[in-house]
Amino acid sequence: MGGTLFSDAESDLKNSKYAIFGAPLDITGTHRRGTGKGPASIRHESYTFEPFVPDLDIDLSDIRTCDLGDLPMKDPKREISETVRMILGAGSIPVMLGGEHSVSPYAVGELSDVSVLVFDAHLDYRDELKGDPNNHACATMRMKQVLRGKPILPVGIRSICKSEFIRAKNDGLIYITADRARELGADGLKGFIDKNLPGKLYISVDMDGIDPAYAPGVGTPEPYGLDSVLVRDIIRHVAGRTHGFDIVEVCPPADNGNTAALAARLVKDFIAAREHALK
Ligand SMILES: [Mn+2]
Repeated sequence: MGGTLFSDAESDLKNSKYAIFGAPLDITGTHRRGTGKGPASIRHESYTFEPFVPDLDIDLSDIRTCDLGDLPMKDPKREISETVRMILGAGSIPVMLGGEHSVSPYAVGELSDVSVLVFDAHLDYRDELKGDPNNHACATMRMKQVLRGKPILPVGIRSICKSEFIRAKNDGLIYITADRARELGADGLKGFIDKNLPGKLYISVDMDGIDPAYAPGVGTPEPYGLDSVLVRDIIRHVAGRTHGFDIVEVCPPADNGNTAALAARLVKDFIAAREHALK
């Protein structure tokens, strides 16, 4: 099995409720490289799952979804923003497969009136790294800047440099560490998110937010992370009010396939949960 399209994504954009596309950017990775192969690996692994999601009673083969393929990444900002604009214009929900985390701000910038929920090990709150403001270590900072005052909430954090720590404190940036997420549990975390991020959402899943035991194939693994089921449950909880989704940093050269499979499954769970919530 496997194919060039994400499974159950054979509709065309005009008729789709969800539009998947790949943004295989891989230029600023700071440790393991290879996230550019992420979208192809996620698509391949998407064929391992049944289209039917029994606990939500949703058959994904009934949900009109398209896969627009990979963008060339010659001009990532322009390509991603134009693609997201086109998808939103068609009345569809963008689902982006990375690629490194730098791709997320370009998509977020096209959605109006959204708050952002991020799963990540890293705060990504640098203003630049190695002279590059679009380095993947600056993703949260760049998303915050395109949000025009709407909140962004990183969850799963356990890697922060001293200057990010101070800047976050000065800016009043709220974030949930992986340890705090464990203390809160699923219900506590759902309540916190509903209170701090009301209204329309965009979800950005950096796979390294999840523990390397579940997601070892990432560019910059960080121990003591989130449980994959917790991340699934949070995504399911907020899917009904989510208007854009991305999943980034899968690094196939470091993966036995399970990280890409988890990423594919989270995409399917997002779509199924959103349809379930809107039924
Ligand atoms: Mn990260």
